[in-house]
This record gives sequence, C-alpha cells and structure tokens, in this order.
Amino acid sequence: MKQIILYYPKLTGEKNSQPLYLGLPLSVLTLAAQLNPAKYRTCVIDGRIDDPTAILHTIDASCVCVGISAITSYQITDGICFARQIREIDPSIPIVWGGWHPSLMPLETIRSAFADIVITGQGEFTFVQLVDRLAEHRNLDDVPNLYYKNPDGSVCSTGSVFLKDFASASPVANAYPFVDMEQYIHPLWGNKRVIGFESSRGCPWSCKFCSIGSLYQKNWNALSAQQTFDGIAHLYHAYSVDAIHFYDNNFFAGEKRAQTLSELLIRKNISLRWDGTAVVQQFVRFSDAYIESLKRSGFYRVIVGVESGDEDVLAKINKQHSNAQVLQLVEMCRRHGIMASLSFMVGFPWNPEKDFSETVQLIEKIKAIDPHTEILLFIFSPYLGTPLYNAALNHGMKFPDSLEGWAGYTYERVNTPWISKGLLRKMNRYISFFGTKDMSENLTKFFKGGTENDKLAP
Ligand code: B12
Ligand code: SF4
Repeated sequence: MKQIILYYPKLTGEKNSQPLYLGLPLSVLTLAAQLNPAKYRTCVIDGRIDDPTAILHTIDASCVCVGISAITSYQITDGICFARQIREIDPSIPIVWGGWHPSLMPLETIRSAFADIVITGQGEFTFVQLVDRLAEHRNLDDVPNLYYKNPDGSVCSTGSVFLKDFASASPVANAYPFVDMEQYIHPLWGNKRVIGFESSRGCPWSCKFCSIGSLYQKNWNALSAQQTFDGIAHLYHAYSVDAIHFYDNNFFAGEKRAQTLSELLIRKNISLRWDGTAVVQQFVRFSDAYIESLKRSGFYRVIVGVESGDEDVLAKINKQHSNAQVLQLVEMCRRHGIMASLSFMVGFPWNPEKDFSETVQLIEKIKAIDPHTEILLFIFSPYLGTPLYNAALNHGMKFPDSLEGWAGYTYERVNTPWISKGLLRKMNRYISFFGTKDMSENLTKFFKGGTENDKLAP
C-alpha cells in the first residue's frame, strides 16, 4: 500500500506548548480524512507532540508524497527542518506545502529548495486529486490551485483559490484515529475537557488586516446544523469532552444555523458548553430570546475581534462597529452571564500613540462594565496578502521575500518601523501589568506569545 505522510509543524520553538497551542491539528487531519484507507496508509505527525524519527525510519519507495502545513510563524522553520530530513532520506519524494502561509505566498514558497508543490486554499478536494496523480505518475496540470516545479525548475500554476462547499467533504472524524485524541483535550476557560472543531469556513466581512477575508474574498460556507451536531455529539460520546471550542472564523455568520444547532443539542440531551466567534455589529442585534436559547444549549463564551478603541483606525481597517456598540455588547454579555473574549491590536501605522491611548481607554470602560471580560491585546503585525500589508510597505516596513526569510517573521518579533522604542515600552508595560493582574495564567502566557515574559520586546 502507498504511504502518505502529513506533518503539522511546531508552532513555537519552546519545548512544552501551553494548552492553547496544542489544539487539534485540523489543517492536516481534514486532509487525512479524505484519503481512501484501502489505497493509502496515512501517517499524521504532529511536531508539537511526536518524535518523527520512528516514522522517518519507515519511509520507503511506497511514499507518494509528504505534506507540510504552515501558518506564517515558527511552523515554517520547523517545516523546513522536517523537509530537510525527508530530502536526506530520499530526495525524489515530492514535498507538498499547504495552509495559510503557502496559500498567501505561493511563489515565495515554491521557490524554496524544500518545496516541490504548493496547494493554495482548501486542501480537502485538491490534495486527494494530487495524491492520485502522483501515485499514478500522471500529469498535474488538471489539478486546480497548484504551483509546481517542472524538471527544468520552471514553475507552473493551475488556477486561483476558490472556496468550495466543505460540507461535501468526508467528516474530519474519519481521521481522529490517526492521532492520540487525549493529547488535544485540555482544561480551558473553566471547562475540564475542551476540544476544537471547525464548523464553517471563510467570512462575509473584509477587515483589511485579516488573511481570511483576503484569501476567501468574503465567501463563507458551513456544515449544516445537523452535520455540526453529529460532529460534536461524536466528540461528546467517544471522547467525553465537556466543551467545544469552534475554530470558525465567524461562527455566527449563520445565525439560524446556530439556533438549529442549539435546539438539536437540547433535544438530544447533549450536555456540552460551546463558544464561537461573532462580529460586534452582528451580536448587538441579537435579541434576548435568541441569546437565552443559545445559552440553554451550553453557549457560554463569545469571541470577538474589537481590534481598536480608535474609531479612525476602525474605519481604516474596515471594522464596521463603533465603541458604543462594543460597550453595548459587553453589557449584553454581563446581563446574560456570557463570557466576552475580546481581542485588540495596538500599533497600527497611522497614529500609533493615539490608537494605543484610545484603545486603553476603551478597555478601561469595558472593565468597568464587566471586570470578568477576557481581553487579549497584541501588537499589530501586518500579514502578507492583506490590504494592510501594502499600507505597511508604504510606511517603510521591510518584508522577507523567501520561505526561509518568512520563517523568522513571527508575530512577537515583528519590528514595525512606525512604533518608537518609547511607545513599545509603554505598550509592553501595559500588556504585562494588565496581563498579570486580570488574566488566568494560561491566558497571560498566550497574551505574551509563549512562556517568556518579555517576548514582545524587540
Ligand atoms: C486554531 C488557530 C490557532 C491556534 C493554533 C492551531 C492549533 N491547531 O492549535 C492558536 C490559538 C495557537 C493560534 C495562534 C496564532 N494564530 Co491562529 N488560527 C487558528 C484558526 C482559528 C484555526 C486553524 C484551523 O485549524 N483551521 C481549520 C483548518 C481545517 O483549516 P486550515 O488550517 O486553513 O487548513 C485548510 C487549508 O489551509 C489547507 N491546508 C492546511 N495545511 C495544509 C497542508 C497541506 C500539505 C495541504 C495540501 C493543504 C493544507 O487545507 C485545509 C483544509 O481545507 C485559524 C483561522 C482558520 N479558521 O483557519 C487562525 C489563523 C491560522 N491564525 C493566524 C494567526 C495570525 C495566529 C497568531 C499569529 C495570532 C496571534 N497574534 O497570536 C498566532 C500564532 C501562533 C504562533 N506561535 O506562531 C492566522 C494566520 C495568518 C497567516 N498568514 O498565516 C489565521 C488564518 C487567523 C486570521 N484571522 O488571519 N492560531
Ligand atoms: S470579521 Fe473576523 S474573520 Fe471576518 S474578515 Fe474581519 S477579522 Fe477576518
């Protein structure tokens, strides 16, 4: 039988990852779930947990390809390290890169000596086609969304990214047996056994800093309420989880779907807590009755990107809410006993002193309404492929131009030239004061991007 290896690289260079950094590697599990087990022997290696050595010893001529996933982060560094080991074992095994970074920077990625093929966008459909072609030594030119090298080193591309209805793909649960699920179940946010699940993809909004809007161009699609229910009921019964953390970019883009899901959970007696992402201007329109019905089914936490307290910045980044709506959302959550988890970024390129000061003022107002609100605060780092990437270029930012160069671009090391040393110190002081005072240990560490307290410093 032919062998396929899928590698999910480490997210940080640290030895032990904290629970939030140890979520289910859905990026590669969804691919594994699509491969026909009668044809392929699939190995999923999670660099955060597994020692790849044992599997590397099993690689032989039956290996069709190695797939590596990466977001713009340390994952590139670790992915290259893994690819180097594969090259040493057998340089003829095709190395395929996919995920957010290769999708946004396909040309830089394919130029690397450690990449033979790049798949852009969703992998469920294209990876299966690619693997079949490679296994049968056939041409790749009818597989969409690929970049690949010809024998003479020239690069071919086969079409642009699309968002296909992933409800038609095989359920990710098919791939749970490939990993030790216990490793991905954690105590978080007051729950004992939380696990991640993806029920929708894309987003109908287009915030100018966001990779999702840039890649999927305002498209959104989702599993049906029944499919979502089946997926999480399986996790409840088979793995005894007590909470689901939806990885969706915008869970509440489908309001009706959320309601049907909550009705199913109640009717079928699935006693789980669950959280999801929403945008401010949408959440404030929710009626009390709607929120209460979700709450009865276990909804306990809403995750919202507020981003800035400076309304000039909100307009520039195309966040279509006001500070008044943010405070209204916090008040609604307080009233309904829902935990609001709000994330912010400071240090946008236009007037960073002002955006920092107005963001701090808004956070103080939020804390006055509900001191239990979770606040995550990051220093803005421009991401490739987004409109703010160009704004950053115009403000003097220098970016890498190769896969190896991007490996060093981790959000805690970004040096945005428009932030003075004095302002950076002020931001870090606020982040660490605030972090230690109001947040749980895990969130404080997450907030700081790892376990070292001063990681955000240049
Ligand atoms: C969960 C998550 C995390 C988790 C880590 C992941 C985990 N498993 O534990 C945590 C919380 C740690 C995290 C942290 C961060 N994250 Co994050 N995260 C996500 C999130 C919400 C879900 C990822 C996921 O599993 N999706 C579900 C899978 C199925 O989708 P997928 O990964 O896109 O995979 C599909 C395709 O990309 C492709 N594919 C993926 N891999 C491969 C490999 C091959 C070989 C092939 C062929 C195809 C392929 O096929 C898959 C199926 O279609 C995404 C948003 C999103 N919805 O994707 C952001 C996202 C990936 N994160 C992002 C960012 C920016 C960050 C942070 C920098 C945020 C911050 N400031 O702290 C940090 C970085 C951490 C670090 N140390 O570097 C960005 C990445 C942008 C980029 N340019 O890479 C995203 C897209 C969010 C956004 N709004 O822009 N994150
Ligand atoms: S609402 Fe969230 S997921 Fe959607 S484009 Fe804006 S930041 Fe991205």
